Amino acid sequence: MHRPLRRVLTLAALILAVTSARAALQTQNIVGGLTPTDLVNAILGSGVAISNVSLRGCETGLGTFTGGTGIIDLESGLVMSSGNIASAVGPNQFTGISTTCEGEGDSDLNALVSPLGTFDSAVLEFDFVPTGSTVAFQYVFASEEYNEFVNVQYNDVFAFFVNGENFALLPGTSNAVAVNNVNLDTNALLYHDNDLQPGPRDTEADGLTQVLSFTAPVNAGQTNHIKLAIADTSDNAYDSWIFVGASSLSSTTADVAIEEKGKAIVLNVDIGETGKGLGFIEGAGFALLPTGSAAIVSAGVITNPPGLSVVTKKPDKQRKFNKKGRAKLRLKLNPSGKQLLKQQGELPALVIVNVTDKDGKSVNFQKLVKFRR
Ligand SMILES: [Ca+2]
Ligand SMILES: [Ca+2]
Ligand SMILES: [Ca+2]
Ligand SMILES: [Ca+2]
Repeated sequence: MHRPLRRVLTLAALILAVTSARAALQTQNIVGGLTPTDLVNAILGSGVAISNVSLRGCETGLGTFTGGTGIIDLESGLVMSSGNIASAVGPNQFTGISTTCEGEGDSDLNALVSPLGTFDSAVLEFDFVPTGSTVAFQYVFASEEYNEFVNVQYNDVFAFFVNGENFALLPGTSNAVAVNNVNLDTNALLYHDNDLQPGPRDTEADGLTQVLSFTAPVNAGQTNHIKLAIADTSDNAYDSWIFVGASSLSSTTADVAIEEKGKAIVLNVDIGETGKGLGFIEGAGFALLPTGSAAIVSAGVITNPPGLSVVTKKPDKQRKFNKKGRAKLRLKLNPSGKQLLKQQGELPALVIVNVTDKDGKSVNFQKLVKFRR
């Protein structure tokens, strides 16, 4: 598939970007003076000490953002792009805004899209010492490759490698979050379509994921390494972006195991003995997925769009942990959910758990599960 209009669109985009003076979303790149450490501080939360920060790749592809509430559903933080972070600013005026920085790809990302290659990579790496056994943060992936280049070779990709392994995976799977894995047809529950000029969201991105939770196991109290990377795939056109939420990079001992028990889901949440009944769970809930529909998920809260069958049991109730730092929460199908299960035999659901420990540290867990008849 060829993309003959790419250069024309790029020029038009530049002219309009200069003459357009509005939009809530704002970005600042490293050309403006932000240091590598500034970028990490933009996402640094509790329980993590950082060092040895380095970056490489497109200068226009590394920086910070503000004003994202209601647009990408993260207010501020770090933004990285396979082109220009500033081109994410809305409204959506083009089907394929493109920034070519003549940049190289990334060998670790190449491995994820093999046999395809990557271009215009932006990479941020650093060491960190976590207090707990996991590291977590909140993020959103967005791309201009939506929706016209889904399931072809322009499968723009990113990854968050912790101690060499990518944990930026679709909840409950070993699949990387990428254009071909989250879109209108695949994992639509995690996708926001914005492919209109202008789109419903005030960003140039034609599509973006829900706010996703990144969680990875780490060695508590020791030096660990993380590498955040994004790149174009197959050519250097059509920008993609990742946004990481401010103060969301944190370490906790919280862990959530999810048991699928027929028409119920049991959440076993463990924050260890240091919790001692002081922590709590909030915002636990889940949403079913009718064909072509998507739940709106933000910070552990599900809002149901028209036609979506939501199944929650006291989702907003806070559950305290026992003396061993454990709590159990059972989520059941409501009557309409049971009816859907009867008709379809199997129902995918996105389970969301928000855990806050005794120190006030919050961590958000998400997992795709299936109810079976
Ligand atoms: Ca590019
Ligand atoms: Ca597009
Ligand atoms: Ca666009
Ligand atoms: Ca691209």
